[in-house]
Amino acid sequence: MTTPILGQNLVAGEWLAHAADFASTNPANLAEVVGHFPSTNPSTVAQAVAAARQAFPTWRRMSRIHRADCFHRLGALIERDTDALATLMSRECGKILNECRAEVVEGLHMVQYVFGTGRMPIGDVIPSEIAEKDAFVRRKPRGVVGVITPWNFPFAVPLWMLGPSLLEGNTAVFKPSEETPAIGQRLVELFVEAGFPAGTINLVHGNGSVGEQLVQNADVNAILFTGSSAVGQRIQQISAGFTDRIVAAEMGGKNAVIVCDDADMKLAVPAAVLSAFKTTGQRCVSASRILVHKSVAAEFIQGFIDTVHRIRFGDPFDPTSFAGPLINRKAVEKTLMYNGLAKAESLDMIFESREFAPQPGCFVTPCVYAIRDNPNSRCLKEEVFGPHVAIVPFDDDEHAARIANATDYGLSLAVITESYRKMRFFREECEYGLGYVNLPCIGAEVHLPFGGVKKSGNGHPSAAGLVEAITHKYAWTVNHGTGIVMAQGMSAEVA
Ligand code: UN1
Repeated sequence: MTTPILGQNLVAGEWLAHAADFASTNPANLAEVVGHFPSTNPSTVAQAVAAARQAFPTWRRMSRIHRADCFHRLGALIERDTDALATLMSRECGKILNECRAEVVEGLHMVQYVFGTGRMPIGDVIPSEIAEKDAFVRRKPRGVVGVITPWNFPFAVPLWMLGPSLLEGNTAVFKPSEETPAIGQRLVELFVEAGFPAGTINLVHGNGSVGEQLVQNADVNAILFTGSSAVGQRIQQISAGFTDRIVAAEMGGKNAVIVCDDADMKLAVPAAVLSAFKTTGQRCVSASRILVHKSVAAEFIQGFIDTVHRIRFGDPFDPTSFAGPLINRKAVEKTLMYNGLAKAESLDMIFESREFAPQPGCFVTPCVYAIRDNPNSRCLKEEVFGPHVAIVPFDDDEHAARIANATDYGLSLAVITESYRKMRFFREECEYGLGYVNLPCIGAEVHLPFGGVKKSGNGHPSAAGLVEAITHKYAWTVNHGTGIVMAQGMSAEVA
């Protein structure tokens, strides 16, 4: 067994040793401790914000291209350490090794995107009504950003946020999930090794109460958050008290795959299985509702059952595993609770989920059930975050769109069809931020905006869309004439 990691915070470039308050354990084997971590006290959180504030003026004045160069070095370190990062991630969050590797690559892609963006235009030149005036729209960093991230993407999601934020000249205080502090700390160590100056990135470990300290700090100009809807709403409520605060929050989903009457089953079945069960259903973009046209329901369900029979849930390090455990015992209980609700409401319980334990872990098998459309059913509208899937037959495309939208969330959607008319209908009528055709509803790439509508969030706290949240736009107008001429026909006479 590997020696447990000693958790430390990073403040103003100094690694601080604190007494350990909590342990990070392996969800595939709860007896294995990955590391011991401090729960950061309020004064250290305040020091971390102050350190970011102090580092801000020098960092923002640096050339954008030189800031981007730091990301070039970071990318090389991620490539050097890909295997070790994937292994650590797998031990700490239980995702299968191949997915952890893909996540490291996704983080690397963000770093490459940011590096390239350093040499791309930022701002616009806009015509003025007055010929002698040049008008520009430029951007400035907001200042100190607080980055609060989840355990299910403990490497890529922090990079989605930290990458663009630091490139544009902000400094950051990062609080990784208390479920995955080791991989969060390892990421920060790589930032330090890449030469990011002291104070540009600070690390505070701990649970929601540490996040709350960060959000309560008036000197934090933007909060970038991915996690549950309840926590996101709390962050938005607290932040409403700070006029100058921006919150960009991405907060889960109740996503659907729509299998139309003309669907190619060779696409529909794997798209549905990947959407539902990759990462054990623990992506915010995972689908827990498969809507199937009644005329193809029997054929689809047969193909789906055959495939679910073949996929294995098990040891994340076993290359034959399709998916690993849930993150913790609480997640097991929550999933089993929703499975119980489904059992009571379903027409047919196709796969009854059960716990299993290759080790003392958090393993459950998939739950798959057929159920009639019912807007009041909790298991059809609430996020489960586990391998729990409802198959809902629909009568026509209008009915499918109504079911898809009958939830408070609106994050991702997949449509399986051969018809451009159907595809367009769902594109226009459904509520979502990430739409896919003849694909699973998971697997977004970093250079596209990522985020949703309704309870799924706002502000696109990641990737290409983030620039809006972490900079403020300003207009800058210069007169090249020898006199003053005002727009809108206003007289410039002063005497
Ligand atoms: C998440 O589920 O929290 O689109 C992020 C995807 C991944 C990111 C998921 N690229 O599936």
